Amino acid sequence: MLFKSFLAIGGTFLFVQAFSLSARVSFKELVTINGTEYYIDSNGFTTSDAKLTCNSMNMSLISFDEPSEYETIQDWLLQNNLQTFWFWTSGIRSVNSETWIWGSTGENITDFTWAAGQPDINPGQFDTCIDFRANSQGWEDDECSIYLFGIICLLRDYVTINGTEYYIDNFGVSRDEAKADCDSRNMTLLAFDEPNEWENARVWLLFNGYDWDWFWTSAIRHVNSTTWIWESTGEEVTEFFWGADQPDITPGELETCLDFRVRNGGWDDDDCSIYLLGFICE
Ligand SMILES: [Ca+2]
Ligand SMILES: [Ca+2]
Ligand SMILES: [Ca+2]
Repeated sequence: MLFKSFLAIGGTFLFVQAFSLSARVSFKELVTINGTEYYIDSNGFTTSDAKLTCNSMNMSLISFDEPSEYETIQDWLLQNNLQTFWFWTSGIRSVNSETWIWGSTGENITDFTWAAGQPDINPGQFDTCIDFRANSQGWEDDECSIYLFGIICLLRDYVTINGTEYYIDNFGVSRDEAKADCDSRNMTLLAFDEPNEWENARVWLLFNGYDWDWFWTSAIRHVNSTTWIWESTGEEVTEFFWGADQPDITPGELETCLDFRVRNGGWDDDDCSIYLLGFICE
């Protein structure tokens, strides 16, 4: 299946983009800047660890919804001699898209504060994450998987689709992690169990640039059964919106979790344990 990332990624190559002896060695504190509480940690994180670390504190990786928020953070980092540290933001795009999204909020990025000469990578290439350091005077696009950068977390945001609040996370995690993450928010993995819920979510995800992302749902079946259950409610799934040629797995095989990608036209049955996908909580 295209574009799904496998759990076992061997030999990931990681290095730190910049290191300066003149900077502070590291910084790790909960701080209040302009009335908002942030957790700032200058140690090196992968993008997925950056997300998970913020989530574990019930916070989310930073999004600069207004240019002034970037300026406020930049000024604070400069004043606190943290200007040489690189930090991830939640800004991402799909490889084949020029649309940037704040992954933490699901909002399209409309106001950019790129550093000089940035972004320097074109669609089809892999610089799909936004990071920055205060003394670069703006953002950069970089490959998500090869750098270890610091994190800035803040209280997370949620989206409302057709009157229902959802948390949408398109960083790849195992299904167990997805379920645990929803639990930690007092939410559950998405069940398309309301009239038009699939269609409303599908249109929203498409409109907001999530159409290439795979998401776990709450639906599961037993290995030897063709009956699907919304695990979050215990209710049987009665209406299906399978993608082309799905479900393609027969009873006795292990594709017992239901996920989907808008680009594939609908739902898919997959092995619960081998993929790292996004997820939606409700
Ligand atoms: Ca770049
Ligand atoms: Ca639902
Ligand atoms: Ca399948």
